[in-house]
Amino acid sequence: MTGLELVYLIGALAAVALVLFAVRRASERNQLGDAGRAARRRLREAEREREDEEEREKAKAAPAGEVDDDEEAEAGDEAAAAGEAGAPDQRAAEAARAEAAELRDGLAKTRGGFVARLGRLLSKKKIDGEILGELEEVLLTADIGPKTAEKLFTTIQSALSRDQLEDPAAVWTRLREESGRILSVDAPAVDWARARPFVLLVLGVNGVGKTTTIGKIAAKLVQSGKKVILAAGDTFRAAATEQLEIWGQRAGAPVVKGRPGGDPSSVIFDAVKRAQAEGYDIVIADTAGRLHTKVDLMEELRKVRRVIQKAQDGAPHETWLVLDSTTGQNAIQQAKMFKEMMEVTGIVLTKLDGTAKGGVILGICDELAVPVRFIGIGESVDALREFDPEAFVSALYEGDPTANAA
Ligand SMILES: Nc1nc2c(ncn2[C@@H]2O[C@H](COP(=O)(O)OP(=O)(O)OP(=O)(O)O)[C@@H](O)[C@H]2O)c(=O)[nH]1
Ligand SMILES: [Mg+2]
Repeated sequence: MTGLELVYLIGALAAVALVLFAVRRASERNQLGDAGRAARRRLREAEREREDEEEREKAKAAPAGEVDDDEEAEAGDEAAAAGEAGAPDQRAAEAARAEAAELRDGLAKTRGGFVARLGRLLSKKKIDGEILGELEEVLLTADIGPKTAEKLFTTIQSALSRDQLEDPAAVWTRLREESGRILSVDAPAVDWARARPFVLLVLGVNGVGKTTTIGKIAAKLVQSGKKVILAAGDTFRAAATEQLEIWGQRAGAPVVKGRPGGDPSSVIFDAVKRAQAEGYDIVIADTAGRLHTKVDLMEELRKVRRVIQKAQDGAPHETWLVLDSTTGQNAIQQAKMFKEMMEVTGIVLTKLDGTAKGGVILGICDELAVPVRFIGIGESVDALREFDPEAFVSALYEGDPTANAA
């Protein structure tokens, strides 16, 4: 190799090395650029996440309905109006849920009685003749009353096919449906505005809960905007007027009273007259649950009715009999006795919270064909429910014993 060739070779090698160096620098710059972009992207993402997190925290901390100033401008009146309309709906749904829960609690003892026994029988995979016989027995020994119990059983038997009768779920469903049908006594809702004053006469033997029920009903009516006056028609018992006065004060309704031992008819007559003169919407008349004899009581109550009619044409507009569910089938007997002696247009069944004998309501509805208007599920002023057969059946037969059949 000549000296010149050597110089060319060195020069060529140097040029290649230079190109390689340049290429490597360029590649490094590129890699750095990629890394930088990736780092910048990660930073932006982290920033966005942090912002989102802050938004979430703000939303959590803000009371319901409160919105950010900017968002408020964007959302405008539409969302605000929707919020206002949604809140009462939600409140109504919550109130309905709370009422259903209270009714379920109130019926816990009855549910734990004959309903639980039925449930145990129907928690089998298949029903045979023996179980069916036991089911009939449970119904007959429940406080439904033998007549209604037998009717319930034979209706289920005849309505279901042989296969269905072996299926616990079919029997349970039918039992619920039939109970609902018995409880749905056909009667229009009470129209409190039908007359002015509207006169409600309340009857029942002693201790069933007449005065307490009157207090609770008065409170409900006053709350709904009615002007209510009470008549202390139980002049037989010295403390009766006092007790009604306490309820009247609680409810916001004045009480017309007579002298102890005085004529109950004249007290109620005075109350109707005062209601007419002073523009009251509703008069609710309390009566004695006991006199010297049963005949005396019935005579007295019939006289009360006649005198009310004299005070106002067409009155009393409703006559309700209060029955104590803890007395079981005795309540059915009382109802029959009263109904024979005078017109009864509605029933109030009290003390369902304190008894396993709540099945009596089936017998009452079935045998008397008088609508149950209210049920008492406690002693407090709000422990009175307008009777709703569907809600009652749901609360009574809560749960499905056939779901885990073994
Ligand atoms: N647990 C429970 N107790 C009730 C209910 N309704 C009434 N009571 C109670 O039953 C008792 C008798 O109630 P009253 O309202 O005095 O009965 P009454 O029919 O007016 O009785 P007399 O005036 O003696 O004829 C009271 O202690 C009430 O608190 C109810 O639904 N549940
Ligand atoms: Mg009383």
